[in-house]
Amino acid sequence: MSDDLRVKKPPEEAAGLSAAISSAEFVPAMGVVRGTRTLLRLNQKDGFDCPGCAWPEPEREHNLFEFCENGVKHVADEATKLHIGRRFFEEHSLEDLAERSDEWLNAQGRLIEPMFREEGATHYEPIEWDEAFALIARQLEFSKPNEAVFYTSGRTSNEAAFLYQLFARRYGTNNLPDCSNMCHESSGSALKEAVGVGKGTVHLDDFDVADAIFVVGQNPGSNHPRMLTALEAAARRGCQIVAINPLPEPGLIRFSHPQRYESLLGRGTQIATLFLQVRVGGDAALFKGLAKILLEEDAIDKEFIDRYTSGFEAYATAIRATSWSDIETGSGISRDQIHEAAKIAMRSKNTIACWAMGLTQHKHAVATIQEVASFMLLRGNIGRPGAGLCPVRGHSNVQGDRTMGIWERMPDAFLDRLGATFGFEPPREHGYDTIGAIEAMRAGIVRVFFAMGGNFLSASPDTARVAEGLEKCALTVQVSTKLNRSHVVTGRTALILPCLGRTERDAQKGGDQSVTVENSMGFVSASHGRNAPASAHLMSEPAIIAKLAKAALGLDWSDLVADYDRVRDLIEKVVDGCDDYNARVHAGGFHLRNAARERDFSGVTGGGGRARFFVHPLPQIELAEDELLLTTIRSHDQFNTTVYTQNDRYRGIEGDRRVVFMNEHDIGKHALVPKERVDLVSSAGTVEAFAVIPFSIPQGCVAAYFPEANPLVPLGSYADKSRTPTSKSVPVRVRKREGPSRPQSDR
Ligand SMILES: Nc1nc2c(c(=O)[nH]1)N[C@H]1C(S)=C(S)[C@@H](COP(=O)(O)OP(=O)(O)OC[C@H]3O[C@@H](n4cnc5c(=O)[nH]c(N)nc54)[C@H](O)[C@@H]3O)O[C@H]1N2
Ligand SMILES: Nc1nc2c(c(=O)[nH]1)N[C@H]1C(S)=C(S)[C@@H](COP(=O)(O)OP(=O)(O)OC[C@H]3O[C@@H](n4cnc5c(=O)[nH]c(N)nc54)[C@H](O)[C@@H]3O)O[C@H]1N2
Ligand SMILES: [Mo]
Repeated sequence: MSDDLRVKKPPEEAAGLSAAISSAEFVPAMGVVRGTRTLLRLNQKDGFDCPGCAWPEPEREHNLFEFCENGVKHVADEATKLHIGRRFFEEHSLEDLAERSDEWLNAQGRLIEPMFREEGATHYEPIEWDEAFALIARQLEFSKPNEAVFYTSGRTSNEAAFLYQLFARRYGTNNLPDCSNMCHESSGSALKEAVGVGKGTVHLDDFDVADAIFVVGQNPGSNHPRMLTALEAAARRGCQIVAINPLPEPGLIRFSHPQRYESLLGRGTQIATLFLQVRVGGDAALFKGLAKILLEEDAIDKEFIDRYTSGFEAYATAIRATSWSDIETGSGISRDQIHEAAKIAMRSKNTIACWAMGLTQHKHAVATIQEVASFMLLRGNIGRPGAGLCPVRGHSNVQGDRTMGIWERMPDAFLDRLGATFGFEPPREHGYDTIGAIEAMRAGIVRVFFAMGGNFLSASPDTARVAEGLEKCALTVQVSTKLNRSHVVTGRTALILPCLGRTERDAQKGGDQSVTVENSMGFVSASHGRNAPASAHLMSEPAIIAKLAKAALGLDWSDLVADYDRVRDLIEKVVDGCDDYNARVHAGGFHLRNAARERDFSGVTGGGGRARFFVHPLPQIELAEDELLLTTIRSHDQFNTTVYTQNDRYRGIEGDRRVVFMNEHDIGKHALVPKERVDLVSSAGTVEAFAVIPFSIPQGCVAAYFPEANPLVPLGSYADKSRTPTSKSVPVRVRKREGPSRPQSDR
């Protein structure tokens, strides 16, 4: 049996020449001329917003090449010359597609015509657009509003998101789960309670004046590479950077700017001044330790605390009472090292705390993020230049979608304005979030599952149970650009509706349209697709929603779709902070107001207009003697469930993603040898034949890639309050394999 896995020593720095070479390898997929032209338009004022992550572009000066190695991959993936239409679906039955890898499915090319799977059919067949809308309308008519679910992934534009939530609510439901439920929902829940706004409070130029930046549970070298430019500039002027991560991610340690000639040659810039190799799930303990030192040393901003916060006394008492031994055991970090980090915090006048999935996807994620917020409040690190809270968002417009009303529990004020503007009574009962939607599907309640982008099956926890849920639906509809596993595991009937991507020209009656997006720092700007569409059959997302509204509800939104300025005029009426929306986005964009950034904490419920300190117990993670705590992570060559290659250059992996990173001590303890294939078993399921990779990771912790490891994440295991699946802390057992070392289905 062949084994393609090759393991190298991970590099000591990120980007540099290897990134320039690696991104060049993805350009031919677009055709060289089209590819180069496409990249020149990426993140430019009259170009399109990168469909990758939500890190902002510099507002002042646009670097001619304002993109990163991974932006090139995401763009190339959408702008590919390969297309799949009826011939492809004639050749490949659903059974055949089910056997293919995620990488293979995505690599087949762009979806170019609507396809329908009849009940019991072995294949998808072509269907006319109008027929497809009539079919959905019929199913919606047979269903009660609560029996339909409308999922959104975070690439959807503000205009499409606004129309989509309006459609769902006019149909009568708040069942609007989104990828954010699995992503930064914990940040939203935590910050809303602590500072009154569920979004980050910093702008990009705060990075120019921060004295210290804590980067917690985040791998910017792979997932937000342009953030490294900001971190590098900060490091060069002496800003202290503390990286908190179970893995020594190369981008956090050292970075060479791939677009600057001199850094292609020499050694890059040292990024992290201090690296704390925290245990998986150990961040709450660590931040309690940091706070304990600030309190002991009286290095706190009393004036700020008195004037702007509540709950300090109880918090300080609880922190003082937390023992060092609990802090050291919980975090896996010694008191001395925590002291090092605290010293950096105490010397810094202005500190930024950044975080991503390493904090949000745990049972105690909301509490942990509140520990970070409390640590920041102690020194008044919010609402002044160079200081603030910075949850770094994932999908390029996930934050905008939420602003536009994609949420199963939008506040009443929003629903009031929506109802008043459109003359209807929006439903008030909260809808299903992602976990709720899966449970409802499994209970047979959901008849219609409609997905505006994404890959619900593979992104969700507990893949096998989600599949059972989807298969119980009468109709599943996927509005998509590329083929993925959610097209293969379907309801009794299924539709694929192919749509335009971010890079493509969107021609409507009123001319070529632009859309708007909001980045991780609340900046709203326009994005203009310029490439010729992959096929003349594609529709834009707003056009698809308008056709659906006509077919299902008899609403005529054709004027809105003819000119998206008209959609934006309506957004202005409904969405808070969007006054003069058209004028401001056409003039280059604007920052949405963030009250907490101005030290206005009136959004804190029951907090009397003050930011809140919270008292949380130390999280207890219970593991049996032979269990390890699994965290699921992204490689350098994927975008969420879209797998570009089997490699992960920054972790030294080539040719096979089915690996489990393990501490050498644990490898010995379990009597394993490097590269041995093992099965990983959790209470939810088993994944087979993962190769054991000795790695620098704390004892008792292991890491494996998302989405391959998703069958292990139990459906019933999610964060308190935010209900975000605990993808970063799954108790697993390692089981030795008998028989073949690799599963047969791996092709
Ligand atoms: N190229 C690329 N870019 C992307 C994406 C992509 O898939 N590919 N996805 C986009 C999306 S939707 C998102 S949400 C972001 C995700 O961006 P990240 O949050 O950076 O992504 P992850 O790989 O999930 O890993 C998070 C980091 O947390 C660390 N970690 C794991 N467990 C813990 C823990 O318990 N504590 C701490 N402190 N750290 C921990 C991991 O080692 C890893 O470095 O990236 C966005 N950008
Ligand atoms: N175990 C584990 N699970 C996780 C995570 C984890 O860290 N670990 N991370 C979670 C996170 S942070 C997130 S955000 C979710 C991601 O969940 P999703 O957002 O649902 O998944 P994606 O993989 O981003 O979706 C990819 C698909 O989107 C479609 N697509 C791409 N561009 C467009 C477009 O412009 N329009 C439309 N309509 N479709 C488009 C393509 O068909 C592509 O196959 O996964 C979550 N799941
Ligand atoms: Mo995400």
